[in-house]
Amino acid sequence: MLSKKMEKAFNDQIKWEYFSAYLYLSLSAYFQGLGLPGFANWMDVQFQEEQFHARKMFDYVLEKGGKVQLQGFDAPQHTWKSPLAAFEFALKHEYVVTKRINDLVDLAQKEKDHASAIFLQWYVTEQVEEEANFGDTVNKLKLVGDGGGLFMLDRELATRVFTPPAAA
Ligand code: OFO
Repeated sequence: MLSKKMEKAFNDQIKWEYFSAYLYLSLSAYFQGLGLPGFANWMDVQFQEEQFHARKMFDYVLEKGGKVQLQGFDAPQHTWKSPLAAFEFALKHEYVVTKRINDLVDLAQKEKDHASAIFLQWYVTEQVEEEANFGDTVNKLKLVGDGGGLFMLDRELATRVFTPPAAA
């Protein structure tokens, strides 16, 4: 079973993961509007990843006999001043998510909830990848500027596909 504190913290994080999904879908629309379908594809894959993160936590709460209570959230931002500003915004968002996951691990340890602490390790590792992925594109965008390199990067980002993590 889950303590009430853990249950609430997991429900809050499920909301954040779905909000992340919504934010990346908004970013996908933004890039599509700019005529950058590869960037839009990349964000669409991220949208799917975030839904996976949310659903994995949702299933865990239920498996532990807890209650899932879905929450609403505000509309995500829908416009940015440039592709670089958009990716920097997303990277900052991921830093906040990493902090939230770390706080969840701290809480699990405080509650002596070893199962949840182990479950959350997957998210700890996933956040390393999330920050690296966004950070990598931020760096590339800084290098290419606004010129033709943007279209080359668009072609690269078009190749990203969503692969559901196996036995996650
Ligand atoms: Fe779920 O990692 Fe991004 O937000």
